[in-house]
Amino acid sequence: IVPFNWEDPFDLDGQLTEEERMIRDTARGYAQDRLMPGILEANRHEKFDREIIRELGELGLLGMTIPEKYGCAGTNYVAYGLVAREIERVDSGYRSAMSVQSSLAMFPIYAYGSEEQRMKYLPKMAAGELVGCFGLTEPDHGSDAGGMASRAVAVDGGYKLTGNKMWITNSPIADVMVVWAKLDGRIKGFILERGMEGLSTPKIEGKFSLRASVTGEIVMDNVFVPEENLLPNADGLGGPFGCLNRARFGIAWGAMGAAEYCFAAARQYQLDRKQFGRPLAANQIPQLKLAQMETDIALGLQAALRVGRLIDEDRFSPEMISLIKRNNCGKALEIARISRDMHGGNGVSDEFHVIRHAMNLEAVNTYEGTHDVHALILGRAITGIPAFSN
Ligand code: TGC
Ligand code: FAD
Repeated sequence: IVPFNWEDPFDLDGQLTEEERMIRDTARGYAQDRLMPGILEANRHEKFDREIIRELGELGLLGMTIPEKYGCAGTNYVAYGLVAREIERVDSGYRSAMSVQSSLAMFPIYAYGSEEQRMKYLPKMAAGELVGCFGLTEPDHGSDAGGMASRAVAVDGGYKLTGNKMWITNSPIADVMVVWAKLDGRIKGFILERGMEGLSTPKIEGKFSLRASVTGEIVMDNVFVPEENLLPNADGLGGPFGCLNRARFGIAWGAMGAAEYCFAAARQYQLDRKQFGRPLAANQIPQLKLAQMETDIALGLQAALRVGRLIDEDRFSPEMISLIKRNNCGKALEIARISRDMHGGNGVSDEFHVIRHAMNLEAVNTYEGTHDVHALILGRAITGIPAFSN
């Protein structure tokens, strides 16, 4: 029998390799020392400092699962998950910027790109010199990504792209945009670059979630994209979804980082604050809430670790990732809302950070497949009947 450690109830630490712990500690140090001190102002004033991408690059935390040959760290997926957890412990917006760059902009170039495309873009993206984004969602096609209206038409020397992408993380600051559009009815991936004629990326204003992350549109008005910018090895919806598997996995870890922050904050607040002559933590209702948070986080992290090990052994199915993305985001959102409540009036002040996490997790629960869409993906796998369409 060993003493119970509320901060690591299942000894997750002991299930990691020395290298994984080292990478986790690097990310934790950076997140706490560099990101945490500025998050309140960044969130209040909707500021994203592009320098953060460069710093993440310097630490080797961008596209970290891609081989070293392309200027990346060549780590496993468990390490990637651990980094997402540490960054999102501070803010989901920073994890968003990191995971879009890594899984949604660099990964498709690595997985579906030509050797020339890999050598041209990946080292600079790994260093944070070039910022990337991923354009799948459109104003009229979100969950039903396959219904997209964006079109590519073959012309002399390349393609002309027309269409609108909506809710695109990093688009207003991106140098490189991986955009999905239909060519002769098949979904294809294209690498667009800032400065191409007919291309613009207006910022979306008035966002009350992920305010420290910049979100925008990608507007394409007959944009000429040269032949060499078509991703040669992506064909059909499996292209974008192959990337989303990786990003959703990272989100499942990241959401737990935000939940751990909210849990620890609720625990401390309940121990420190006295009402009716004793600490709030002495009451049964808060203890029940803390026990539930502890349980959900312990199970969520353990499941994420298991799926990470399976990805690293190449023995995963996308449904496993739907299961942990859905569970961990839903549970994290619930934990953040309850933690906010347990802080009383102070809980609505951004100085206590939990309202910010709750607001962020609303978007995290929606993007990369909503909570309900992942239930339908699982429902289809369980019953064999797709419920979202005919
Ligand atoms: P369906 O019939 O299921 O599949 C069509 C083709 O795609 C393949 N596929 C997958 N391949 C690999 N991994 C997966 N997870 C895959 N899911 C599907 C499938 O094998 C098939 O291939 P093929 O060769 O037979 O054509 O397609 P459907 O249209 O019925 O899909 C329905 C549904 C609901 C499952 C799907 O469309 C879905 O997941 N929708 C959610 C949309 C979504 O996740 N959007 C994400 C946008 S990016 C984003 O939010 C970034 S936020 C990042 C941040 O800031 O951190
Ligand atoms: P809809 O698909 O219209 O869904 C609305 C509601 O209906 C949801 O509750 C959904 O669960 C439900 N619903 C939909 N279909 C069904 C069904 N068949 N049965 C039952 N219920 C259903 N996209 C990108 O491509 N790149 C990005 O970088 C990116 N970043 C984002 C950043 C932020 C801050 C946000 C908010 C979104 C981002 N997205 C991005 C878009 C995101 O992936 C979509 O918002 C998400 O996939 C949902 O699509 P939608 O908003 O069109 O909602």
